Amino acid sequence: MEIGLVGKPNVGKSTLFNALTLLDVPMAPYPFTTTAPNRGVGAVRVPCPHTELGQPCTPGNAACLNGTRWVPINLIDVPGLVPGASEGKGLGHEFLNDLRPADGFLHVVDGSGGTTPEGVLAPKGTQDPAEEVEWLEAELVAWIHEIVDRDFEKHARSAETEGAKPEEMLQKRLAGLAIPMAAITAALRAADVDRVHQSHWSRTQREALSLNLLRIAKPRVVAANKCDHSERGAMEALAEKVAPVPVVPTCAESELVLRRAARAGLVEYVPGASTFRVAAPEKLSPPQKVVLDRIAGIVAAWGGTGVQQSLESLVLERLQRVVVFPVEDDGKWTDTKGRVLPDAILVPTEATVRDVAYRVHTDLGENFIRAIDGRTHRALGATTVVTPGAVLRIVARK
Ligand SMILES: Nc1nc2c(ncn2[C@@H]2O[C@H](COP(=O)(O)OP(=O)(O)OP(=O)(O)O)[C@@H](O)[C@H]2O)c(=O)[nH]1
Ligand SMILES: [Mg+2]
Repeated sequence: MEIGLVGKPNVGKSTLFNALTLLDVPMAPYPFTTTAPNRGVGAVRVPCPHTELGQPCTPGNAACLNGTRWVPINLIDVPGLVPGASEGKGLGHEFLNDLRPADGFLHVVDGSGGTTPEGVLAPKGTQDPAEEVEWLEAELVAWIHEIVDRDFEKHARSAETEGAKPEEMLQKRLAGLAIPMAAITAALRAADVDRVHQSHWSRTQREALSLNLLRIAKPRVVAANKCDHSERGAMEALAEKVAPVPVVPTCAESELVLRRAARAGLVEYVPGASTFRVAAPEKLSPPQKVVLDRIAGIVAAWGGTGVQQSLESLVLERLQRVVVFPVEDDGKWTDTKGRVLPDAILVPTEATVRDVAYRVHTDLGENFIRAIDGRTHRALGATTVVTPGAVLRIVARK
């Protein structure tokens, strides 16, 4: 699973990225601070089944904190996009290609309406963040359209000669873009194009197809950042304008301060929580106290900073991923080394237990016999769809 952080310059993408990953990459209040993509790892939270077992888990690929498992998600923070980016404006085109493997986009906007399309600071409320959502979508569509259109006639004609279906031709064209076949089929259906003669598709039809591909295959959530300079009414108006894309108000700056202060032992704060507690008031300098007082006001007003929620809204709700726990022993929920619930893996809601087997190891998928549900100890056939939080033992031919 890979998530791309996109948006115009200076809206707080890197701050959000740093908060989610707690890495230190340069941030500053001017456009194009980021000139090359940053990669890091964030996480989404799910309940850990170890609480049912009554003994602690030994997670291998994620942390577990008070019964909550943090499941890793790859994040990529790219330089700011400006109108015309798909034609090479701003830092342009090349890093759009860095977004190819992204399964979805967290679109960071300045929710306070205080940044121009070029990323220059402006008085708050003078810019409409809904417009940002609109033109950024147009840029992403133009990017996909350009890929579809490269030597289109030539490819379409040779596909026709070979008797290849339009979905097969598109799959080849879109290789590396993390677009599943089901999404290509759905986009073709929605675009209402000639299914036999691809070479007859007009430019307008190809553009409509690219829009469908983007909307179906690359779900987005808007992180309406700088909510500390905005208000609830403005956020609700934004959500109404950009629906059905969900909007989550965020204050990336506060989240970053809280995570850093927690790491330094100054506050007790679990990312995503709606409150925090100053752990060591005597250690705070007067400026630190001012900052934390301000943040206390922000999290009280918004029910938290929204940062963790924005990622979870995208991964768990929009991308509909669930987490399952493969084990070797369905009684003890351990692997061969005796580690309890070592792995937590993200799969699509519609994944079958055999898909899980493939994810653990290709051999397990190919030699799959059955899965055993760790709670009921019943056998599950290959096509059984997983349940969220399932503990599964995979039985395969040796
Ligand atoms: N008030 C406020 N300022 C924020 C918030 N998040 C980020 N900022 C500030 O916004 C400015 C830009 O932040 P960056 O994270 O560098 O923005 P960016 O979108 O990565 O910018 P580019 O890399 O230039 O595209 C910095 O001064 C941040 O401190 C927030 O939640 N509230
Ligand atoms: Mg940046």
